[in-house]
Amino acid sequence: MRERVIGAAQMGPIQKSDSREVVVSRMLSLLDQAADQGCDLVVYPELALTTFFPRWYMEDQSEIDGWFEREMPNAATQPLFDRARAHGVAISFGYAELTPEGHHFNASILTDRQGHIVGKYRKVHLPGHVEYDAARDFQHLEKRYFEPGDLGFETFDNEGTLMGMCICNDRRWPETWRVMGLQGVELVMLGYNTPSVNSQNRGEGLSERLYHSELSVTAGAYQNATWAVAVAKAGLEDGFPLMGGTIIVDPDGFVVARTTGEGDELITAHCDMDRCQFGKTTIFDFARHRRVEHYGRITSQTGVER
Ligand code: CDV
Repeated sequence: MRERVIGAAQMGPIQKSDSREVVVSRMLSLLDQAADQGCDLVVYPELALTTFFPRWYMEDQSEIDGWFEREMPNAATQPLFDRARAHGVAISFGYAELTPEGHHFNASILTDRQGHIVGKYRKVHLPGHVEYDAARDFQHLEKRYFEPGDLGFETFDNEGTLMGMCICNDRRWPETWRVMGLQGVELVMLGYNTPSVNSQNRGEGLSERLYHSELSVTAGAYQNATWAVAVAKAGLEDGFPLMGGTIIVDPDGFVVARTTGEGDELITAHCDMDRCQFGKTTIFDFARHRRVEHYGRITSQTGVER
């Protein structure tokens, strides 16, 4: 048995006017709760330090860069790293990363229990659009503000557990999960900011959105025999609703813990990493069962071709 006690730290809305310091104080409170409940790992949402700024159309690059972090940790987030180290709790959270070379990524990091960054991921599947789109009920400008991630889907041996990350829209793509599954991943962590309604289809509301999220995460976990933690930033943010639906999923694809609201809320689960082995050595024993001679299209084409 290799048990980890995992906390999924859902965060309620962050308003445009909220400072990083205010947000980090909320993250610290969730971290303290997690430590009290015996967690050794806490996962926070995508873009955990700010409002979901890609809903706003901006042209001024200095205004845009104001939403990004130039280093991690930095003055605002250092208390989070310090508290995590004091508690002996590993953490993972998302933020907008501006590199020294001037690249912009939607990123997430993973630490060990001593507060050292041991893994980084940059979002690959960026949804949305580049220019203002008047046909939408609201904007989703990730393709304007971020470059596609350049790190792939790496996995990291963190304290004896093979961990991987992805971010929000990535969870809907089976390729994301399989690339990590092919490295033997045991725990996939992801955060998301998912609007409760579809900006291009008013008929698609909260229940459909929650279902598609859960379907994607449970399928990814089951088909790759891995634990998964999917963590929302939720609630009414700058007047726009984001869904909750934070879940922890076992390697058989069953939800073992879920949030009930749309505010700051911690859920926890005792997760035995050895439970991944059954699926990995039977129905999803990739070495025995995969037929790569039929999978060429997966990497040789993007769109549909007849
Ligand atoms: N932040 C996201 O990637 N959001 C997308 C929305 C646009 C659908 C998501 O997949 O949840």
